[in-house]
Order: sequence, then structure tokens, then C-alpha cells
Amino acid sequence: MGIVNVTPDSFSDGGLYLDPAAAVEHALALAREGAAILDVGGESTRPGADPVPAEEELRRVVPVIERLVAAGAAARISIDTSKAAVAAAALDAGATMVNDVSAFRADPAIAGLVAARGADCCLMHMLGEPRTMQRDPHYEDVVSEVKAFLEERMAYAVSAGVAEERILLDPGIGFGKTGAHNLELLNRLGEIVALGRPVVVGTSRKSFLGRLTGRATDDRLAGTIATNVLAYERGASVFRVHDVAPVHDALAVVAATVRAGCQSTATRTSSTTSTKA
Ligand code: PMM
Repeated sequence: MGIVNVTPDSFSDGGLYLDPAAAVEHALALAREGAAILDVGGESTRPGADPVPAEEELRRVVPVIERLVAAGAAARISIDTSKAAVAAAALDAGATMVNDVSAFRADPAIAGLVAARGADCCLMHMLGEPRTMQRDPHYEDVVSEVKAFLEERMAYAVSAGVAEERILLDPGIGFGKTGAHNLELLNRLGEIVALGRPVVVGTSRKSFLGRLTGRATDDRLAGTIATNVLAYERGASVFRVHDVAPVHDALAVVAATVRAGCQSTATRTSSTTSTKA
């Protein structure tokens, strides 16, 4: 999943793609690099970010989605929003997925909209809201609490009419979490995968990688790749990143290696079996 932030204030690419033509060019490049999904967002969710009115969010994202569809982008389009009005306009323009970092808590109309349109959706865990979420977040057991939250939000979405097979889940790396919480979630991602829905992870360039490596925002690719490879190994299905080409290559190599391991195990097992037979 390639990140297309049409915002002036996102933490790593804020202001770079505010012009629709620049955003479209960037998104098409991400699709060429291997992104299967383009996640278009018009409101920054970085810690401390101020909310954006729906009209402004619409003004930012709708022209970009329309142009991506017109350009025949070889990727599905996801709208990163918590507002039903923005999601509705984005789906009208050709998006097929709603990525809601509030997991349908911010706007009571969004679950029904996703259900009625038969759209896919990503439900993400966040403690509190972006303005305040990084003020001393506390959990007894971060993984169990995130898992219980996602289970409850999935049940809510299903009760609103969303088909379970349309739902993706995301532990919300960096959303109301310390660095230690993020690492524990990544380590124990299998417990979230066990909920039975595809898991999305978003570690790209995030500040816990900066604290671990001492690197500035734009220099955190190694940490981004390491965490995505680990998440793949733990069972994640969707990797939300700024740098599609290098992460795509890294995951292709890991996937091929894992497949080769499975094949050689199968060959060894069947030759042992046939020898015995
Ligand atoms: N992170 C950001 C924004 N949206 N959506 C999902 N599902 N998961 C994330 O981890 C996530 C997200 C913040 O990163 P950005 O400002 O670089 O987009």
C-alpha cells in the first residue's frame, strides 16, 4: 500500500503533494513500483495535528482520485479518512476501500456507508485522538487490549452490515503508543493475525524508528524495511509505506525464500514418504 498524502503537514511528506498534479504523478509512480493499493489522504494524523474540515479534505482528495481513475492507475484506491462525507465522495470518484484510523468511531455514518457501497475497509487501533494520543499512553497489555479493541470494532462493523470478508485490521503503530508498545505489537503481531482478517501494518518512517537508529524522518528506510519484513514473517498482509520499490523488493525476496523453504520441506517429506513406501 503506497502512501499518497495530499496534506501540508504530514510528518514526512507534508506539503510535497498538495498540488493534485504532483500527487497523481507520485501515486502513479508508486503503482509502477508495485503498490497494489494507493492510500490517498487529505488530513494529517501525525501526533498533535489539528483536524481538517470536510470541505477542505474533499477539495484535496477528490481531484486526485478522479485523475488516478482517469489515468487508469494499475492499483486499487483507498481513501484515508474518518469522515463519511469524504469517504462517500471518494467512493463516488472511484475508491474501493475506506481506511479509517478511528475504526468507525469518529463518524456514526461511515459504517453504514461502507456497508451500503460494499467497500473494503481498514479498521485501525488508536488510543485517544491524534491531538493528544502521544501524551503518556498506558496499557496493562498492549497486544491484548489492541486485539480486544479490533475484535469489538469488527463486530460493530458487521452489525452495521459490513461483510466480514471486506474488513482489514491494523494495530495502529505509533497511534497512542510508546516505542516499546510498537515493538511489542510487531513482535506479537501473530495474535492480531489470529483474528482471521488480513492485517495492515504502518511503520513507514515513524518516530520509533528514528529513536532506534538516530535517523531523521527521510532517512529511516532501513528501519522501515526491517519492520515490514518482520511483520510479513509474523503474518501481516498489507504494508503501508512511503517507499514502495525497496519494500516491494525486500518482501519479494523474503516471500520467495519462505516459499522455497516450504517446497524443499515438501520435497524432503514426500521423498521420505516414498522411500518408506
Ligand atoms: N499511519 C498514518 C496514517 N494513516 N492508516 C493506517 N491504516 N495505518 C497506519 O499506520 C497509518 C494510517 C500516519 O502516517 P502518514 O502521516 O505517513 O500517512
